[in-house]
Amino acid sequence: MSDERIAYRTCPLCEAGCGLEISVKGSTIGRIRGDMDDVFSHGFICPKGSTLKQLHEDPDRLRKPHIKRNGVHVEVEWDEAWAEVAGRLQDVIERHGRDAVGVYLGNPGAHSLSAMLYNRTLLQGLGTHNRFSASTVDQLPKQVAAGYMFGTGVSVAVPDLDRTDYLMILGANPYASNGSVCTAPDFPGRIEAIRARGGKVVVVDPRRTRTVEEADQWIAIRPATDALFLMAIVNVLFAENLVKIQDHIAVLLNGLDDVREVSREFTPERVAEATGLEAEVIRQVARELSAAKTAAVYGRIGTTTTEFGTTASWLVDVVNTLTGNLDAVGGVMFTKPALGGPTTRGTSGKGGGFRIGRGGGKTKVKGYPEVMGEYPAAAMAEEITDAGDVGIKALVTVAGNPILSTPHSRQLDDAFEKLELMISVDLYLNETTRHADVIFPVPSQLQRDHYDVLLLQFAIRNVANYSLPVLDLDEGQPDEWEILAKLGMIAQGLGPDADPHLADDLAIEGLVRNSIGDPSSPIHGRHADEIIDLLNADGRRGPARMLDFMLQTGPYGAGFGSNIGGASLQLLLDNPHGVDFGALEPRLPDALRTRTGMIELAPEALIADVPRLLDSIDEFTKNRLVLVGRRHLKTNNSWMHNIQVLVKGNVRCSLQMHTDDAKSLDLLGQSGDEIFVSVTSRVGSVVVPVEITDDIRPGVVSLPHGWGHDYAGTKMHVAESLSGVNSNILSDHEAMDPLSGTSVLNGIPVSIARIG
Ligand SMILES: Nc1nc2c(c(=O)[nH]1)N[C@H]1C(S)=C(S)[C@@H](COP(=O)(O)OP(=O)(O)OC[C@H]3O[C@@H](n4cnc5c(=O)[nH]c(N)nc54)[C@H](O)[C@@H]3O)O[C@H]1N2
Ligand SMILES: Nc1nc2c(c(=O)[nH]1)N[C@H]1C(S)=C(S)[C@@H](COP(=O)(O)OP(=O)(O)OC[C@H]3O[C@@H](n4cnc5c(=O)[nH]c(N)nc54)[C@H](O)[C@@H]3O)O[C@H]1N2
Ligand code: SF4
Ligand SMILES: [Mo]
Repeated sequence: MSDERIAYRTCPLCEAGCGLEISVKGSTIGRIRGDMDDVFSHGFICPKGSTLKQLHEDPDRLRKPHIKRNGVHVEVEWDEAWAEVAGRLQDVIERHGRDAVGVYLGNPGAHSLSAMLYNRTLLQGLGTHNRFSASTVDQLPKQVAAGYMFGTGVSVAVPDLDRTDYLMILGANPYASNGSVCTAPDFPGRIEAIRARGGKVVVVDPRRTRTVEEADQWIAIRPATDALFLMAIVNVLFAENLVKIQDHIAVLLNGLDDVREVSREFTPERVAEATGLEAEVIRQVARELSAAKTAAVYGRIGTTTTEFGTTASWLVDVVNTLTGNLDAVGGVMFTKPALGGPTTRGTSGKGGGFRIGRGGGKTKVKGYPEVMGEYPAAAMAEEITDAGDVGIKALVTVAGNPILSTPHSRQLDDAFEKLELMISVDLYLNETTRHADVIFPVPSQLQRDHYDVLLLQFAIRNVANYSLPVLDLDEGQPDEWEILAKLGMIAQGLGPDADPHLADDLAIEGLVRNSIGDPSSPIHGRHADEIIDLLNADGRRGPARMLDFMLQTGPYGAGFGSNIGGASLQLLLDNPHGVDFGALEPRLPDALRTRTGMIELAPEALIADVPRLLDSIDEFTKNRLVLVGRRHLKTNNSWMHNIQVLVKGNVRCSLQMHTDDAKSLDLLGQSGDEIFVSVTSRVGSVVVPVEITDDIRPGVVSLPHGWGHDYAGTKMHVAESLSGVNSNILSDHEAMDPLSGTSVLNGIPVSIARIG
C-alpha cells in the first residue's frame, strides 16, 4: 500500500481549470475528485473532470507514431516517423517555399502548457504565413474588438462575477460550457450567488438553456442580431440620459460622440422586428443596466460566431463603458496574470495599438486579411485547392480536428486529399488525422505537467496553479513540447536527429535577453548569464523552466532574488492547491496599449462598418429558418465522444425544433418511431433525428457540433458507434464576420424537409 499517493492536477479539459485530487497507485489512476482546497475551484468538478482516467486508459488513444502506407495507418517507432517527416517536409519546402506549409492549431493547444510555450518554436521553424486556428471559429472577434479598444488582442475585460449586482449574458451557456474567455471554475455557482445576494441575471439566447432556467429573465433573441440589440441599448442610454461614465474613464475616452452619432438610427422600435424583441424589453434592459449599482455584460460564442461578431463584442464593452462598469469592481475588469502579458509588459498605459492585415498579409484566393497572425480557417480548403503554385501543399495540425470543427467540412475533407504531405500532432486517429501521412501522438493529459498559460489571462481572480505530471511518460515517448520543438527544428532543416533541448535553450536565452533589455522587467539591466545560471540551478528544462522564468519576471514575481517570497515555480510547487493573488483591481490607464494611450470607444474599423449593420435590419426581418449550435455538459467539442461514461445516456446529436415549426412541417402527431428530417444549407445537407421542444424560439433550430464520426479510416470505436452528424457540413465557408475572418456558425439559413 506504500505506493498509494494523492496527486493534485488542474483539469485541462475546459476553460474553468478546476483543481483535481487524484489518487494513484503505482501507475494506475484511482479516484478523481474535485480538490476541496484548490484556491479557485474549491472542490467544484463537472462530469468530464474525472474522465481524465478513462482518457488516459482509452485503448484507442495513440501511443506510437503512425505512418500512412498504402492508405492505411501503421504503427511505427519514433525514429522512423522522424526520418519520414524530415525527408518529406524538407522536400516540400525546397520545391514550393515555406508558405507552402500550412498550420492549423486546435483548441486543446490553448489548454496545453507544452503547446502554449512551444507552438511558437514550431511556427518559427516552419516560417510560414499560412497559419490557421480554431480562433476563427470561436473567440477572435472578441479579441479584435478588445484590440481596437484597449490595444492588444488579450486586453479582454472579464465580468467580475463574484461582485456584480447585475449580469447580462449573451450567447453563452455556462451551465453546459463552464464559461469561456472568462475563467471561473463553478461558473454556475457564481451565477447562483449573484441572485442569492439580491442581484439579477438576464440571459439573451434563442434557446431556453439551463442557464436561462437559473436566470431572472430570458430574452429570446433572433440569432445573429445581438449587435442590433446592443446598439439599441446604446441608443436608449444616450436618448434617455442614462450614460454615467466614471471619472477615471471619462478622461481616457476617445470617440464618445461618434458612438452617440452612429447609434441614433438604431432605436428599439427600429430593431424590434429584426431582433424579435419588444422595444420595451430593450428599454427596460438599458434602464436596468444603467441603474444597477454594478453591472456586467458578457457575450460569448453565440455573439462571436455570427456576421457581426466583432461589432457585437465591441458593443458589449461600449455598453459596459456607458453604464459606468468598465474597469470597475462588479463590472468588467482587466486581469493581472501571474505570468504577465501584453498588458503588463512594455510602457505602461500606451503601446503599438492593434491592426489587422499587417505586412499586407492576405489569403491568396479571396484576399482575407491577416488577423492576429492568422487567416480564416474557412479559407483553408480554397488555399489548398485554388491557389495554384502559391497554394498550400502540406499541412501540420496540432490538437485540431478541423474536419468536424470548421465550415463546409465536405469541401475541406476533399482538399485534405490533395495535400502532398500532412503531419498531425494529436491523441487520436480521427476525422482529421486520418488524412495525415504521419501522426505524432502526445502523452496523455495525466503524463504532462500543466499551467493555464492562456486561460489565466482571462480569470476572474488573479491565481496561479502548477501541476506536475501525475504519471510518468511511456517508454520512449517524447513529451508534447519535445515533439513540437523537434518538428520546428526539422522544418528548419536540422534533420531527424535534431535535439529539442537545444531549441529550448535558445528560446529561454532569447526570453532572458529580451527581459533584461525591457525597462518594465524586474530583471532589467541584469546579466543574462546570471539569470540563466539561476534558472538552471534546479536542473529544470522545458516548460517548467520557461514557466519559472515567466513567473519570476511577472507582476508578482520573485525577480530572481529581488522580491523574496514572490512568484516562482518553487512557490507553486510549495502550494499544490494554487496561489491566490487576489480579486481583480482596476487597471486603467496602466493596462492600455493603444497608440493614443486612450480607450478607443469608436474604433475606425467598427464605425466604418455600421452601415452594414443598418442594412442587415431588412435581412434579419425576413422570416427565415436559421440554425444555431449548442453544447452538452458531457461533451467537449469533437474529441471526447470516445469516452463511454460520458456519452451513455441522453447525450444526443439531434435537431431541436420548436413545436410550432414542427407543426408547420407536419412533423407532429407521429408516435413511436424517431422522426428524421433533412437539413439543407447553401453548401450542404444532413439527415438528423428531430427533438421537438418548446425550449427554443420558433424559427430557430439547433444542432450540436463535433459529431459525425462515420468517416472511414478512423480509430475511435465508441465515437464511431454513436456517429451523429457533422453540423459543419452545413456551415458556409463564405459566411463570415469580415472584421475578424471568423465564421458564421450561428444563424445559418437552412431549409428542412421531412424524410420518409
Ligand atoms: N461541456 C462542454 N463545455 C465546453 C465545450 C464543449 O464542447 N462542451 N467547448 C468549450 C469551448 S471550445 C468553448 S469556445 C466554450 C463556449 O462556451 P459558450 O459560449 O458558453 O458556448 P455554448 O454552451 O455553445 O453556448 C452558446 C449559446 O449561444 C446561443 N446562441 C446561438 N446563437 C446565438 C445568437 O445569435 N445570439 C445569442 N445571444 N445567443 C446565441 C446558443 O443557443 C447557446 O446556448 O465552451 C467550452 N466548454
Ligand atoms: N458548428 C460549430 N462549429 C464549431 C463550434 C460551434 O459552436 N459550432 N465551436 C468552435 C469552437 S469554440 C472550437 S474551440 C472549435 C474546436 O475545433 P478544434 O480545435 O479543431 O477541434 P477539437 O474538437 O477541439 O479537437 C481537438 C483535437 O485535438 C486532439 N487533442 C486533444 N487533446 C490534445 C492535446 O493535449 N494535445 C494534442 N496535440 N492534441 C490533443 C483531439 O484528439 C482532437 O483531434 O470548434 C469550433 N467549431
Ligand atoms: S468544468 Fe472544465 S475544468 Fe472543471 S472539471 Fe469540468 S471539464 Fe474540467
Ligand atoms: Mo472554443
